[in-house]
Amino acid sequence: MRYLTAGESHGPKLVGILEGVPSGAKIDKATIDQALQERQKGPGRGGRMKIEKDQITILSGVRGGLTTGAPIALEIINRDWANWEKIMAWGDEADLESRKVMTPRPGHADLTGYLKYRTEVRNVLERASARETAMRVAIGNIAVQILEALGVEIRGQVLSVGKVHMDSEDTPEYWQRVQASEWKVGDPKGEEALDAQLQEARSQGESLGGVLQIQVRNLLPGLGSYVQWDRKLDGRLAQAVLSVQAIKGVAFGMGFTAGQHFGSKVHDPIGYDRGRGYYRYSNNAGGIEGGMTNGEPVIIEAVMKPIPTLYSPLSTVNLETKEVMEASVERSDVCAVPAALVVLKHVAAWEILQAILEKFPADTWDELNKAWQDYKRFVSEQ
Ligand code: EPS
Repeated sequence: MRYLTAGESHGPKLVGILEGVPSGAKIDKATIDQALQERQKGPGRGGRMKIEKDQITILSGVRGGLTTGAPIALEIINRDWANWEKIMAWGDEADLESRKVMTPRPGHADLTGYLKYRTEVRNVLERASARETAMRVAIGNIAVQILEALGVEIRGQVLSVGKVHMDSEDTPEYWQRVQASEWKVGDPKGEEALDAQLQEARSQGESLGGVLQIQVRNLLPGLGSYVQWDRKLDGRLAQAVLSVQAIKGVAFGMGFTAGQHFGSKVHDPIGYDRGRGYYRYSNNAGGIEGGMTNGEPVIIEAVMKPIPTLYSPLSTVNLETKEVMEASVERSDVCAVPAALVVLKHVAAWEILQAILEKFPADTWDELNKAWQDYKRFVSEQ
């Protein structure tokens, strides 16, 4: 499978084209729209999210609710376009002067994009914007729906925002709380502390980042491969996760703390039960060994930096006069960590499905499902 997206943050639409999806897979538009709405939520979001009401239009590759095997084309309307039509117009009537950005924001693509493409900073920030992740969620949701039909489950939680850390558990009640929580946290003490911290950041013109965790459950061993560097699943997942705007680090399982212990405290002893097959007594590896799933849940953690647009701006240099001055302030979010969780879930789903399609015959959903179920049986009968 592969996909491309196009579209500017304040342009008319976001578009996406994906291909390689098996034919005959059930795709529900309402489920995609639900994921898009989930991405728009979160207590730290800014004014833009009051304007947008993201919904997908499926233009090709799906008929009667089933994929046809042809490329799938998708679009999402930017409702804010109505306020930017003149500024963002593609023809020579475009107003290139108003909303021109001369003071690049530290932490954004602004300055380097300007030097690299020799173009006005607005052209850089329009495409570098995290608005593009709306389309990546829509595309990834097609993968989520196919994975769910195979019995694979993807969930996620926010582990910390700024200085507020959650006590994480793994009980059904805990995960229900995560789902119901605007912050996507399950620690009952969490929400209040997070609201107070958000208030403090907002009043100081500051922004907030955090640490997020994705879990992929009910996988089978052997997705990805050790035989070549670019087939290693952890490498591919890391690239997908790091490609999301503002994500600065990624780790699997125990992550960086694995470097602090003797090997016997890090590696996961192998067990065996007739009927279940091989399993591990722990999951410090985060479900991946040798670039392949080992059958345990894949556990990915990622850190999101605080959003670089600051209402109390840092200093920068004016591109024309070279004077030191304050960076420009674009309307922005104070914290988008819960939204990023939705995005990470969807980019991870894409990579996992990709690895499944590489292992099994996948021109059609029936072939894929049969091969998956056969292999599942084989693994449990060993
Ligand atoms: C973003 C800046 C803000 C965010 C935007 C990402 O946009 P605006 O300047 O229009 O207020 O709202 O996120 C989205 C539009 C979105 O859909 O997530 C940025 O600079 O990356």
